[in-house]
This record gives sequence, structure tokens and C-alpha cells, in this order.
Amino acid sequence: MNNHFTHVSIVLFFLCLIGSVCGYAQTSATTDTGYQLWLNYKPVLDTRLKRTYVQHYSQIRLSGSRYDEVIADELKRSLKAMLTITPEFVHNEKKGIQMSFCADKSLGQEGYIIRSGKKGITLQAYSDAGFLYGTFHLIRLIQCEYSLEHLNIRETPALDSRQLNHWDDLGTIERGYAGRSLWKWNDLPGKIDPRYTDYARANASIGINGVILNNVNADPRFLRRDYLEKIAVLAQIFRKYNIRVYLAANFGAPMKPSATPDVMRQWGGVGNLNTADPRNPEVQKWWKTKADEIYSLIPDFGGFVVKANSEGMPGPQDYGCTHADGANMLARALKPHGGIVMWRTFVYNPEIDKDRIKRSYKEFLPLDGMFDDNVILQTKNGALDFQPSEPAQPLFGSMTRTPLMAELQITQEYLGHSTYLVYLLPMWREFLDFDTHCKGAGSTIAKILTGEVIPQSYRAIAGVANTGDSHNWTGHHFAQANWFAFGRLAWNPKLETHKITSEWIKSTWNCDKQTLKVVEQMMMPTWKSFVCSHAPYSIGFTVQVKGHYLAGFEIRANKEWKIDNESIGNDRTITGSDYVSQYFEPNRSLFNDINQCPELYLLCFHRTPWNHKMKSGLTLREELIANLKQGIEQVDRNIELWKSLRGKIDERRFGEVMESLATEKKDTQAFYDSAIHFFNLYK
Ligand code: BDP
Repeated sequence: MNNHFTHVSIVLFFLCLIGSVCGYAQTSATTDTGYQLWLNYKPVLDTRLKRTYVQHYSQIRLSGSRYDEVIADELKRSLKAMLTITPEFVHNEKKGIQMSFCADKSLGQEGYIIRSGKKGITLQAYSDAGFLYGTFHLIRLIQCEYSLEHLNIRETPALDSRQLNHWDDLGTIERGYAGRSLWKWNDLPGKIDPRYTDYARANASIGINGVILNNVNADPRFLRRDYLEKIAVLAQIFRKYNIRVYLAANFGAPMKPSATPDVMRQWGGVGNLNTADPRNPEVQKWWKTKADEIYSLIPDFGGFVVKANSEGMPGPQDYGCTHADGANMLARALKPHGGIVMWRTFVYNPEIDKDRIKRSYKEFLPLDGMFDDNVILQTKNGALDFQPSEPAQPLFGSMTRTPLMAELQITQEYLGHSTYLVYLLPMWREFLDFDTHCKGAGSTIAKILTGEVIPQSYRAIAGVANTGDSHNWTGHHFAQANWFAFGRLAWNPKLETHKITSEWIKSTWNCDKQTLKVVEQMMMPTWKSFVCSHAPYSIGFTVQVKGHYLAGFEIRANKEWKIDNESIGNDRTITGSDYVSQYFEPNRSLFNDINQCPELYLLCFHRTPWNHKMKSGLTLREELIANLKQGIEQVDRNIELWKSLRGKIDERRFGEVMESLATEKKDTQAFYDSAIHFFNLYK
């Protein structure tokens, strides 16, 4: 009896042990919150692969670069989680991973080479930052379970400056759908959120090297000493990851509060002047002194982004000066310190043209060549706004003596906020591959940005961030993919879509083949289906004026675009507003011809008869109505696909994505109902 009892207890003890181990496994799986983003280091399950990784990554010789400390940190953290090893950092060994400087100048400030051979893996760079990016590449090789044989990788970024723009308003975030500010302004500079480092790690891992901390609708207080001291602390943390800090500057900042124009009443200026006139020596001096002050606190400060004379923001035109006058004045204050001005071209002054879409081009083209050499024009991908689809802004390729940088929007202002699963890479791809023909066929936007078509003294790209203080950073787990994809594209605008997408999936979720297939299947069609169901054929604004989320066809109709019983769309042909003429041939003729215009842009350029025959064989009316259902069909498909991954995905994230999909379904149905009701008014 006693023996039997002992036997039972031993069995029970082991059962409990197994139970608790399984229980532990389960809890650890269920507590996966998404906080780790794509740096979600998971154990490598393939034993053969694991053995090779362990063999190579157990010993590492660092290069002596200024990033060694964070490199070692990241390697320790990732290798422990993925391979259960703690690497040994060695000095002279010729095996394992060997990092060393090389004389290949063409690698530039950030490039690197990774090669594998009999003696292990070498990571070489010409400059310090190459080791940082190379290390994240080495880590990614394991995360994505790539083979280490015959590695011969050479990477240099195609764009020098790859930035995130945070539309941060000191607590809240304009067009932010993932919580409040990441920057804890009230706690800084004394108290430092560990999250700042995790944010920097995530960015460095995808190549982001610039952060604009605040909203383009800039509160002048960001330029006040107390805020600069807070900003200096962030800069210090980000610098460790090769990330520079920039600020959005309010052009009216030098003014004293009582002198500030109406639009700034809510803030007031932070100076003591009665004007912000760029010709005024006092104003020039104010900015010079401010620049000196900033650089004394942040020696590697990147510069300013400026939204001026746009949507009520103050600017040089308030004083009869041009955008160039304003930008150059700021540029001269920053120049001695190596800073730049990113002057935004998002302006739409109604006096310039009746058609809003034409205004920015008309204002900026005549200024080509008038900007100082440390000014770059920051230009949204489309000429209207961040619509779900738009033909590319015709300024790209037209400005030949002024560098232009692209501004993309990662936050889904017009694309379903953080509620919808919309993968933006296909949209950005469409933009980057857009052939401007400015120097003949093949003059794509990607090649313009990288300076291959028109020499660019400064090559840059910015994305309006979709982050906030929500635990998973972006609200929707899948919105992390847009941040990731933006970074990878910014590094290399030609990087293949499948590569970016599959690497995000593997490093965020897992390397299981079915997960990979299903998640990619979910993501890829979402941009197209969103466009079809929410803003068909690049028609323009279709959402409510406030919020930019709910359907607003009634409010937008016959204001932003035309509709009646005969036709729908915008006449921007040469006999209409003539927007087409802002494009180079053959785009101009192509867009001008209703039968040749790409259907994706049809309603942007043409007031199209409802009975116009589409390529599908259907009339415009039939196709538009049928396509409106695509949103619902897509989310239904995604729900089924996601369900098929139950058990493959950790429970908490699985459930949260399921909830997001359910909300998306409800909201997309409401959008559809509203759209159908509206279109049925016209027949
Ligand atoms: C619009 C946004 C607004 C921004 C503006 C801009 O609705 O919040 O301030 O763009 O980019 O799309 O300046």
C-alpha cells in the first residue's frame, strides 16, 4: 500500500511537473503581447539549422566600432532567445563571426558586407554604423531561418536619410490611432522610459536613422529651452542606434505670444519679436541663436521640417515672401552646424488654382533652383493628400535643381486607422514604380529619389509614424508590418515585396510554412480591396471631414468630385482642369484619354459616364458597385484564414487580431451600406 502510494505520488509529481512546464509554455505563449515587434526572438526549432547557427554564432569578434556595446547587447539578447547560447566575445580568433573595418569606401557611412567561408562569417564595414546594420542582418538570418552557406551580401542604403515623422502634440498624436505620445514629456528629462531604447532598437533593425519628434502642425514650445533639454535626452538614447533627432519648427516661433497670428493663439510664439518676417534681421538672428542653442545641447541635431502657409500655419507668405525665402532663412541658421531644412510642399492655397490637386506643383515649380543647398522639399506621394490611391505627385521628376524627398503616411489616416488590416507596401510600391518619364521611360520615382535619374544632393524619405504608447506600438498587430515595410523600403526602394513581407511574418509571428503562406495571403490583397470599397478609381475624398474614417460620400459629393445621373469623377483632362499637363508625355496623353487612362486613376482624371465600358467588360457603374463589396469579402476571407492558424499563433495575439477583424467587419459593412445607399441616389 505504502509502496503503491509512493509510486502514485511519484507519477503525480511528474504529471504536475509536466503540467507546470506545459502551463508555463502556455502562459509564456499567451503573454506574447506584440511589444517585441519583429524583434520577437523565438527559439529555432529546426535542430539541424540550430546546430549550424550555434556553431557560427558562439564566438564573436567585435570590430571596435562605436556601436559595439549595443551590438553586443542585441546579440546576447537574441542568441539567448533563439539558440539558448550566450556568445563569447573574443579578440583574435579566426572562427565564428568576425567583424572588422575594411577599406572599401564605397560602403559609405552605413553599408556592410557579410560573407561566409570555411573560417566562419565575416562582417565588414567602412564606417561604424555598418556594423550596427550588419548585426541586425546577421540576426535576421537566424530569425528567418536562412542558410549560412555561401553568404555573399553587400548592402548600402539607397537613401541617406530614412526618417519617421511623429505627429506628436505633447501628449496626444495627430492622426495617431495607437494611443498617446511615446515621448513622456512630463517625465523627461529626469525619468527615462525604457521604451525609448526599444523604439530605437526596432528602428535601427530596419534601417531608420532619423526621427522627427513632433507634429508638423508644430507647437512652438518644442523650441523652448525646457523642451530642448528633454529632447536632448531622447537624442542621446537614439544616437546609440545611429538615429538623429529632428524637429518640426513653427515658422512663427520667434514672435511674442501677443503678436502671434490667430492660428497660433492656442500656443503663442516663444520669442519676443513682433514679426516672423524672414527678411527681418532680428528674426534671422533669433533663428541663428536658436540653432546655436539646439546644437549646444544636441551636436548631431538633424534639422527642421517645416509646414508653412498650409492649413493655417504661419509662413513667409504672410510677409509677401516666397517659400524659398522662408526655407533659406532657416537653412542659413542651420548651415554652420550641418543641419538641413525639410520644407513641405503640402500647400493648397485656393488663389493658386480652382483645382486643389494642381496647387502645390504650381507654387513650387517656379521656385526650382532658388533653394539653398541644405534645403530639401518634402513631398507627399500624391498631390491631393494621403488618399487610399492617387497618381504620383507630378513635382517628382519636374524639380531638377532642388532635391525632393518623399513623405509617405504609415499611420492609416485614410486607410481605416488601426482598425483595418491594410498592408501598405503594395501602395508604396505603386508609387515608387510610377514612371514619371521625366528623362524617358524608366524614370521611376524610386530612381528619382535615389538620384539615378536626376542627381540629388540629398536623398531622403519620411514616413508619418503609426506608433503610440499602446502595448503593441501600433494598435493593430498587423500595422507593425507597415512600419517594418517602410523601413526596409527606405533602405532599398527596390527590395522585393515578397522578401519584405515574408521576413516580417517570420520575425514577428513564426517560421512555420503555413503561417507564412496564410498571413501573406491575408495581407497582400488588402490595399486593393480597400481602394475598391472605400475610394474607388482614385476618386478623391470619400470619408467624413472629421475623423477621416466613416463614409462621407454625401458631404464630399459635388465638392471634391462630381456626380450626377450621367457620370462621376473629376475632369482633369486638357479641356477640364488640365491637371494632366503637369505630367510628362506620354503620361499626359495617356491620362488624358479615357480609354487609355489606367483604371486605378480613372476617376481622378475623368468625369466618366456610368455606362463607360471597363476592361472587365462591365460598365463603370456595374463594376464600381460590384467592387464596393470587396472590403467585406476581404475581411470575411481574412477571418477564415486567421482561424485556420489557431494553435500556430500565440493565444493573446491570435485573439486580439480576431477582435480587430471583427470590428473591421462591422465597420466595413457600415461603410458599404452607406456607399450603396449613396450610389443608388444616382441612376
Ligand atoms: C492631412 C491631415 C492633417 C495634417 C496634414 C498635413 O489630415 O492632420 O496636418 O495632412 O500633412 O492629411 O500637413
